Formats: sequence, C-alpha cells, structure tokens
Amino acid sequence: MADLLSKITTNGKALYLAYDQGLEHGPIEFNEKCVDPNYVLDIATAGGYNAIIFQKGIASKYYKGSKYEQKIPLILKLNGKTNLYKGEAYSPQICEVDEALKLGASAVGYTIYAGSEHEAKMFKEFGKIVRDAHSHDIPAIGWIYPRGKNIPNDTAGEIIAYAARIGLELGADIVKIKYSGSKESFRWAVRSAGKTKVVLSGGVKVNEDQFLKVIKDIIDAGAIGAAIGRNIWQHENPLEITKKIKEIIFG
Ligand code: FBP
Repeated sequence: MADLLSKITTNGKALYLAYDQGLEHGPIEFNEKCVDPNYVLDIATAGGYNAIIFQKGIASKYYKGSKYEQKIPLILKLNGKTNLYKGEAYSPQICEVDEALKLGASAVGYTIYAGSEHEAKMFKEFGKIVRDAHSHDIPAIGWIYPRGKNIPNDTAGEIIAYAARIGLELGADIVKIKYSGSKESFRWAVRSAGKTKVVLSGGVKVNEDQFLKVIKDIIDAGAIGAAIGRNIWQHENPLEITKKIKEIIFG
C-alpha cells in the first residue's frame, strides 16, 4: 500500500491543497485573488504541497497540459454537490476514474455522507471507484463526512472515529475526516482507521494559532497530514502559514 501512495506522500506524510469549494460552497468563499485557480496552483507549487485537489472542470482548463502538470500531482474529486441543494445529503458522481487519469490524476477522491438516506448509493459508487482506481494502481481517498437528519453532531468523537473506520471497511487508501475536537478522540479515530491513512479536513478559516494547534494535535494523534483549503488560500500570506504547517507535519 505504501507504493500506491508514494506519488502523493513524502516519507509517509502529506499536505494537500483542496480547491473544490467553488462547487461545494460557491464563489462566496473567494476574493479577487483566490477566485483564480492559477493563484491557488502557484501556492501549491511554491509551497511544495504533495498534491492539489480539483474537480474535473478546473483540472481540464487549468492543470492538464499546463506548466503545473509537471510540478504538482493532481487528486481529482469524482463527485460533488452545491450548497443550493437542500435535500438529504447526497453527492453524485460526476467523473469516472478513466477520465481522471486522462486529466493527469495521481489519485481520486470521493465524498461519502455516511448516515444519510442516500448512503447506499454512495457506498456503491465508491466501491466501483476503489476497484477502478486500484486496477490502475492509483489510490482512492474517501472524504467521509457523516451527515444528514440522523446525524445531530457530525464532529462528535465517536462519529469521527466511525467515519475513519468506514474508510477502512470500504477500502479507502486515505480517509479525510473532520477534527473531532481533541487529540485523544482523534487518536481513537486514527486507531479505528487501521491501515487506512488519515488526513485532516480543514474547515472554515480560523485564527492561525488555533489552526496550527489542530494540525499539531492530529499529527500527534497519528494522522499522516492534512487536506485543507480555506485556511491557506484565504490567508493573507499563504506561503507563510504553509511553512509553519509543513514544519509540524514533516518535522
Ligand atoms: P477546507 O479546508 O476549505 O474546509 O476544505 C476541505 C473540504 O473537504 C473541501 O475539499 C470541500 O470543498 C469542503 O471541505 C467541504 O466542506 P463541507 O462539506 O463541510 O461544507
């Protein structure tokens, strides 16, 4: 499994720059600078991130065939939804593994809203994605976010540990989970994920010290790193905070 992750890790650790929020939340997340995917690609390459995360539209227009393609690996997100959709949580698949490979992807990602009424559909789609990805020797990353009317607190310690375990059970190579609120509860999530590696999902932009403390907690707890967006490209100095985060993750 270590070989499968070698293109998107450094000594078993990882830092990914996520930029799929334009679909998930809309341009409300952006300012004049970070609305431009090239701005984010510049941060990712200059900051030495292990990979950039895009949906297929941005991957085809800004990454494939560009100067960035040789500089930074791509993780292609295969499903997505908008904030405008208010139904029970479901994120349909909008791209196949073979399309991702044509766009230059070194790994694929997929969001599962565990506990949602549509859980079964997402499990089925992800099952095929894991199979297809592994048949092409690339890793599959599960964004596992328990969500829906049955999940009153989606960041409770036992819920986050369950999310991590779901990743292991479904065959994800890496599981991307939210912070559970403490180092101890996150450690249990990492234990629950077993041989599936764990990365943190960032969340809304917060005070820098607060964010660095979370990064330290999750690394102490055994996570391999983080897949984050807003706390970086909304930051007034993205490369400065990147450097601090890398010191914690890579030592
Ligand atoms: P952030 O670090 O900006 O939170 O990005 C991580 C991420 O998983 C993105 O990949 C995704 O767009 C977003 O969070 C989804 O967040 P949510 O579903 O909680 O609104």
